Amino acid sequence: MTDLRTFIELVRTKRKADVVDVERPVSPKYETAAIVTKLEERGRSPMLLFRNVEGSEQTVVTNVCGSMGRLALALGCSVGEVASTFSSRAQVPVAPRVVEAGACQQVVRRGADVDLGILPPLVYHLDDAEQPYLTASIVLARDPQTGKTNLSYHRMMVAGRDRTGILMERGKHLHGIFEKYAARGEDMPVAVIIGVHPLVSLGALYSGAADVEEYDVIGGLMQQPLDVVPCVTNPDLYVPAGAELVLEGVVTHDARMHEGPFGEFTGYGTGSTQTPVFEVAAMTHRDEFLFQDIISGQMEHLVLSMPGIEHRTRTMAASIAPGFVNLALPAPLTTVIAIDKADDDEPRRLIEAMLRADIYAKHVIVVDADVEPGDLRAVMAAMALQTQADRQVHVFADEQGTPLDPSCPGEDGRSAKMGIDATRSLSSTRSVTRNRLPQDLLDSIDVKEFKAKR
Ligand SMILES: Cc1cc2nc3c(=O)[nH]c(=O)nc-3n(C[C@H](O)[C@H](O)[C@H](O)COP(=O)(O)O)c2cc1C
Ligand SMILES: [Mn+2]
Repeated sequence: MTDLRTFIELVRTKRKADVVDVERPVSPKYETAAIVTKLEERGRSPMLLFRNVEGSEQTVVTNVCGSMGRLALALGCSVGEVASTFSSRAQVPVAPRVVEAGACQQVVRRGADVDLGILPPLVYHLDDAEQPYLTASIVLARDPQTGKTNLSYHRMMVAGRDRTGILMERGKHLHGIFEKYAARGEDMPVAVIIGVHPLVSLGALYSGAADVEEYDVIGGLMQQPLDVVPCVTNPDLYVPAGAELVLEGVVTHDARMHEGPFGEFTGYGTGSTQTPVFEVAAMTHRDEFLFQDIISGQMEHLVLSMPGIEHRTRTMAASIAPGFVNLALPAPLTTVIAIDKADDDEPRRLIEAMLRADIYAKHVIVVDADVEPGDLRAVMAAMALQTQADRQVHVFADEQGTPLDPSCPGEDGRSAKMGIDATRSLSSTRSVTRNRLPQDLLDSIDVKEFKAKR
């Protein structure tokens, strides 16, 4: 079984130091976030099971995917192989298998029995809205034109027994699907799954063409079919049989509510906005379900997104720049790409395509193949020593970015973007040489000969 419980057990056996069980009472307001923040300050990022969160019965499981080591365990590879394993498996689709019954429907609550108030009312930051949020919420919807299932994470603000706000960023597939339903005056049927195996999480964060069936990507990552069952209120939508909790319903095409503020992955909150409304028609779950959570703005939020974003960026960069070598994502909204360029215009073409293709690509820096893109000193040095700013800094006004960027002027996410070409000119007529020494001479020197006197 590929579910959250089997993964927790796997971590207990293979990476004991990665699991912390917290039996003492913990407040849902700020305290789980404070514990994770404090541990991360000390360089620790364990998975935590809070058994006694005040105000609810459920065990809260947080930070499941908060380390590369655990992602590697889920994929069955080494830490260094996570990106390449994700990429290669994501490209070998495996369709899900529909099964008769799923543990996710052991308890079925419909209509008046739906109550989001039974869930742990988690609040993360001082300036966040008072209402609790669902953060490990994966939203599943079917594109009405292609029929393909899309899965993606969306923050949801609980706003009553059977209602939440839902943030769908412009430029993401779910927003596009929502617009298609709304254009016909229809509500968008969705299922929200909470409490899943890390490979389901990673598959939901796969980011490719809109017409990819993302359930098949999850199967690819698992190298076996994912067991799914039809929703109890909607035979067209399937949910992982082993999920802990499922919310079924619609995002209505016309209603809006005040949502936020909410401290985001950037480390900032950007006030409250109007978002569409998710109306919950049914809530199904395991008998004693685990409530999965992601502490917003902490390690897991970033680590979990990494393989999907890297895969997307790598695939795209390689298709535009044949000499693509490597990339790094060292800060929010920032991509550094190393290429072995064939002509002096190639970095600009790459920059423009990358900035246009991804709302989260705001700054793109291109360096030569001999610069390690994750080494920020080397990147800054390349910018200082290879860039002539009047020709090699490319600024684009009014592109689609994200309103979660605190510098973004408006709620529509329109934003300036920038690319810096920090590659050496191929056409320079100046005689520029890199400091060198004869290699055989270097090889002949034995440093042991030059001991200092003690
Ligand atoms: C923990 C977490 C929370 C996220 N919250 C949101 C959100 O509230 N709204 C949003 O549009 N994207 C959010 N994302 C990003 C999308 O889930 C992600 O970009 C996804 O890959 C988009 O899928 P798509 O390529 O099918 O559009 C979140 C990602 C993570 C890891
Ligand atoms: Mn998608």
